[in-house]
Amino acid sequence: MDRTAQLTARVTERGIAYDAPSTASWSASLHVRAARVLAANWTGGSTVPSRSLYPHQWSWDSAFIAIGLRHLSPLRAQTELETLLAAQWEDGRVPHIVFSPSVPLDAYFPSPDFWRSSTAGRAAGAPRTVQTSGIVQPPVHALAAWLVHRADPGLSRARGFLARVYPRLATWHRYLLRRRDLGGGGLVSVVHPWEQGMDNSPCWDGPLARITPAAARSFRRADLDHGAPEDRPTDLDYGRYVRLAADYRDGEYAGGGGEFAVEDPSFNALLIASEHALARIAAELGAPGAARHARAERLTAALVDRLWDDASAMFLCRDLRGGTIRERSVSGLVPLLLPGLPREVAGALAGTLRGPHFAARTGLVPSYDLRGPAFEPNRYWRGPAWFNTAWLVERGLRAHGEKAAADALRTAFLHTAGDSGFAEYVDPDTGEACGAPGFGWTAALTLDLLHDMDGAMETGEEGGDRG
Ligand code: 9WN
Repeated sequence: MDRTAQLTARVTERGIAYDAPSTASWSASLHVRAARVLAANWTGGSTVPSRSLYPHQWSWDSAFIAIGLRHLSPLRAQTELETLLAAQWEDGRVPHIVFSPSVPLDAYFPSPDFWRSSTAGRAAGAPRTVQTSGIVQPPVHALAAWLVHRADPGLSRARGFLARVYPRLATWHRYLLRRRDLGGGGLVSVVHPWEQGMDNSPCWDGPLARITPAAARSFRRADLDHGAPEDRPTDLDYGRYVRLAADYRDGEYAGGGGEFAVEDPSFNALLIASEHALARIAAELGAPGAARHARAERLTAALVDRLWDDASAMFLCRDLRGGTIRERSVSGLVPLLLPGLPREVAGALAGTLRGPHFAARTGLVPSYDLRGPAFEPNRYWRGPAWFNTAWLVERGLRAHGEKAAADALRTAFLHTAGDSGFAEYVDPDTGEACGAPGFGWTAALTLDLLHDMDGAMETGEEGGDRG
């Protein structure tokens, strides 16, 4: 634990109070420690989320990691995204894991021999030279590519970075918009909890209850070799994850009309932010981007229309088989990222963040309703605070002019990330570290908040280049 950081946090009656990270030496020490994590997790072409628990390349992790890496090495940040996109399938999907051939099969489950991408994914155009999973993760990549470009436009132009990634990003979005609008209302659906990224969120308890779990003896969890069982999903959850993934694989990764299909606010908001970023990338390359901005605005309208819930003052998930899921999760706050949200919606989200369901003592944002029946402070996405979602909410508060709230969240983020040893996630009230230490996106987004104080994300149409 960083002693300097420790001395700047005090427990008060209302929660944990932090001194502003004002001293240059405090910031410099945090920068050095975060950079060390990213150096230790770098494999030469990409960054693993964690050397122990997640020893391969993950899709949305790499996008967040690139956003931080751009402050250390724009070249490494570009390479991170290029490596991921090189594993794209011909149908446009960007797989959620790109496996490293040098890692033993039993180091992570499900391993390449479970997914069998080169055979089961052949019809969908899985790559031949690298093994991947067959599901996807949230599309943060175009947003990351744009921010990486902006960090060093000269290097980016010299390497033709945007020209190379643009066609792949455009095909990726096309895959989601054309093949994953399973509800027919314009929004994208996820077909597995791992796709949405918040694997064991209580939001999935309802839809997952319909799934017959795979037999416990048919697979061996590797995560429990590295993580405490009480911080991880349960065996019953895993049985259902395995059943869903195996069924999808056995159908050659086609369609997606299986038993699990959910429209999720965070996944769709990230697509919208990335669609705006893609419009900017197109404009930078001399192509028109206006149609993309317009599509992003239509998606924003669909998001509000289909997933906004006035009574909860936040977005809720929609189970295509069972209707609105009433659980409150941080996913329903992530759309604050979009500057194009109606003003009253943004205001209501900011209010919800200050209210009893999400105002945690650390000042971070819990992954799930503090008052919800399924809340558990340590168990993965059922309560702990995560740093990628805190970063998204911080950027959103800033975009909507909530400067004091954004500053407070940023301060809480930087202190807790440093104090926890860049933990994967923390108890939202005590800040106690959970999951893997030295976690990639925690370190990367620490760097971003240290260096990009004004959060010029350009996740909406206003104020940016228009195509
Ligand atoms: C399954 C890598 C990933 C994150 C996810 C997080 C966790 C994997 C797992 O780790 O999921 O994809 O094995 O639990 O839930 O968001 O991308 O960091």
